[in-house]
Amino acid sequence: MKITNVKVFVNCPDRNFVTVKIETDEGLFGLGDATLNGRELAVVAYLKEHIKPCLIGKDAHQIEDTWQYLYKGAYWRRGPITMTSIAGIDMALWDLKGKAAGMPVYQLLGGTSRSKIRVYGHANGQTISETLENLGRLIKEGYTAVRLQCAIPGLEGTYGTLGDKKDYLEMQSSRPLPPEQPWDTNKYLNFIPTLFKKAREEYGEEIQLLHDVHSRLTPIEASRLAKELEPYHLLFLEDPVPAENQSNYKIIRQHSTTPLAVGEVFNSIWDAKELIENHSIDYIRTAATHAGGITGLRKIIDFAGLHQIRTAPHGPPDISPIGHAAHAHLNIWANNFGIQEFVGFGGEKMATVFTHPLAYAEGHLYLNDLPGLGVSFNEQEAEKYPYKRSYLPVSRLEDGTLWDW
Ligand code: CS2
Ligand code: MG
Repeated sequence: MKITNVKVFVNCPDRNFVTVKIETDEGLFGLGDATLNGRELAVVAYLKEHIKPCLIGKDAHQIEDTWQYLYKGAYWRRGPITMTSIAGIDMALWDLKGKAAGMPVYQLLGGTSRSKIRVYGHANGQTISETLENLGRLIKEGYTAVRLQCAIPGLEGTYGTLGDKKDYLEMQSSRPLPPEQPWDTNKYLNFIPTLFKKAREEYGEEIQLLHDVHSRLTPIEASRLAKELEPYHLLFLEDPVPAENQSNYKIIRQHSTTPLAVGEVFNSIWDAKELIENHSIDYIRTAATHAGGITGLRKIIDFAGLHQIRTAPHGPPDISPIGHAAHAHLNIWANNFGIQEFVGFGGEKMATVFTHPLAYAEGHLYLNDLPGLGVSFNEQEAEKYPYKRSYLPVSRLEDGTLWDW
């Protein structure tokens, strides 16, 4: 099965998505997700200018060798642009192999370890009572784990909250340039424990709760937060500090038993190596779309499994249905799967462009048994929604200092 063409699409059915389509001389094609929020066109150029010419005429069954060729062979290894581009190709090749075999990708990985995929949802709000109302709604919808984010009084546009936007999709279209948001660590640290205290008072112990710090604290500040949240028994505290210094997570560990999760910005197993080896974390959140696809993430999953670390793949709205499907196949296969982040299936426009193999019921995702990844992409519909430049916000302190996101 020879590769005859590599097509790259960039469309905005409410969100920008980069989609890779690999065509073959046998008439089969495969689809991959190469979406990198806010840097989409850099990935498009990498795929079109630097990867496509090298793959025409190659054997589409050679997934591992193609991965190594694009990783080691480029000399310039790793980094988000490279690893997202590799991810798009890698997913498309797994999709193709599954279609050629007449099997879903999870069968090629080794079959299933479970029948359904547990997810956590997002409850956010401008006030504690609004956040807790949303938590109550999700519990009614069957969620057994929910992430809580609440606007910090005095900090407009706190991470994870929507402000005056109705959903994550509307938020995306409102950012043709990076908006600036204020940050104040003291206000944040003084406020968050109250949110969790009230959540426990109102909803008891059964619902599992999570929180995303988005890498804005120092190790000792994060230790204070992790310690103060201990009575509320989080499933995990996400990204308490930036992870360039992997050893910083050891400091938090020494102070608290709150489980820790990190990894959505990681691009390879090397970003997670020390964290995993030292058991400084409990959950690894790296996404297939940003870390070399199924081949890249599978290496991380297996390495984490050796150290009793479970997976909690990043599941934001800025990964396409193809990327979410790739996670579903890995989640249903991996023995050390933990939990999947899930924020819904997107809006109406997305549904006309992509169909996906997933269904939600009672706090879980179910994956059907279509061959390959099980996603379809409607090129004609996608063409109706051209790319729109869009950015994530930046954070600044009151005096203007640029802060971690
Ligand atoms: C987040 C994301 O889902 C998460 O945990 O941290 O919202 C993240 O900010 C975006 O996906 C960045 O593109
Ligand atoms: Mg996060």
